[in-house]
Amino acid sequence: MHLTMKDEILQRFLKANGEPISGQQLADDFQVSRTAIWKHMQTLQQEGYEFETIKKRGYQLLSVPDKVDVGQLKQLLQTDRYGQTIHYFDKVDSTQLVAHELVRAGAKDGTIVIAEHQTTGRGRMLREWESTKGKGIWMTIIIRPTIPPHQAPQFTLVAAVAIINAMKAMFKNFTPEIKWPNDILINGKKTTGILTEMIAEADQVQALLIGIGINVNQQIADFPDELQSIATSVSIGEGEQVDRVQLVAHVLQFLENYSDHYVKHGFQFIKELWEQSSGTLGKQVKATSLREVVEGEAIRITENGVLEIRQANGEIKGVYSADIEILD
Ligand code: BTX
Repeated sequence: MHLTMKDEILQRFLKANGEPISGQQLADDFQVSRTAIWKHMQTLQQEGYEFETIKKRGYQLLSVPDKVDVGQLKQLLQTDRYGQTIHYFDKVDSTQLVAHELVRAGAKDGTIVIAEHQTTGRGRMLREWESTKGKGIWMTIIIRPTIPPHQAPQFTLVAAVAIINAMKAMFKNFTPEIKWPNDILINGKKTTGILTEMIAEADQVQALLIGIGINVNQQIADFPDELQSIATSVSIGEGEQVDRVQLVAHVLQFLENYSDHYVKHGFQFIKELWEQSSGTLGKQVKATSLREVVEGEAIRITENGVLEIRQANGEIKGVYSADIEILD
C-alpha cells in the first residue's frame, strides 16, 4: 500500500504515543528540507490534527480529529484489493451516487467511497438513510465479481456476514444479529443497513455497489425522533466510543475474504455463517413485499438467499425481497 509522505509523518506521530518528534529528525529521515516537513505539518493541522511546538524537542501530537483517517486506514489494511483505492469525502449527497460515477469511469475492484456525512443517504426503495456527520460509517464498495446477475442479491448476505463477523471480532459486550435480508441489529434495534446495487449485462455482472451504513458513535439523542425507538449504534451496544477506522478495516478484510470464498466455492459457507448469526430463523415473522404479505415461521434461507416462511396452513412460501417484522 502506497502511503504519501504526509501519511507517513502522521504514522510516526501516532506511533510516538504523545512523545515529541523534531522537525530536523523528520527532515533527515525523509531526506527533505525542514520547510517541506513544515508544509506537511500545516496540512495535518488543517485536517484537524492538533500539535504543540515544544522548544528544542519538536512537534507533539495533542489530538486527532474524529474522522475516518485515510492514512491510518491505509496503514491498517491488509487486504489485496478492498480499500486499496479510497475516495474520501467530508460531505457527499450519497456514496452510492459517487460510486456509480466511478464505475462509469472504470473504477477498479475493491474501490471504496467513504464520507463523514451524506446529505441524501439512501436506503432500499429510495427510502432515506440518516447519516449523521462524523458518527457512522457511510461507505460504498465497488466490486467486480465474475458472477451472473441473478446471484447479485446473495452479495447482500455476504456483506451482512462480513459486517457481523467484523463486529464479533472487535466487540465483546453485545452479540449482533442479522435480520433478513440486510439489517444488522444490536439488542433488537437496527445498527446497520446494506444496499446492494448492480450494473450488469445480460449474463455478467459488471459491478456491484455495496452500500454499507453502520451507526457507530451516535447516542440516542443523535437520532431524529422517528428513529429513536428503532435505531441504535455500536457505541451504545458496546458502552464506549468506537474507533471507526478499525471497524472499516475489519469490515473490508472480512468482506474481501468472504467475497473471494463465495466466488470460488459458492454460497454454502456464507449460508452457514448467516444461519449462525440469524435473528430471524425460527421466529414468527411478517414479511411485507410490494406484492404481498406473508406471515408464519421463518424456517430457512435457500441456496439463493431466499427466505422460506411456513404459513399457518402449512404452506411454505419463498420471499425474495421484503421487510420483515419479527412477531415473537
Ligand atoms: P432500508 O430500506 O432497509 O432501511 C431504511 C429505513 O431504515 C428507513 O426508512 C428508516 O426507517 C430506517 N433508518 C434510516 N436511517 C437509519 C439509521 N441511520 N439507522 C437505523 N435505521 C435507519 C437500508 O435500507 C440500507 C441503507 C444503506 C445506507 C448506505 S450508507 C452508504 C451508502 N450510501 C447510501 O446512500 N446508502 C448506503
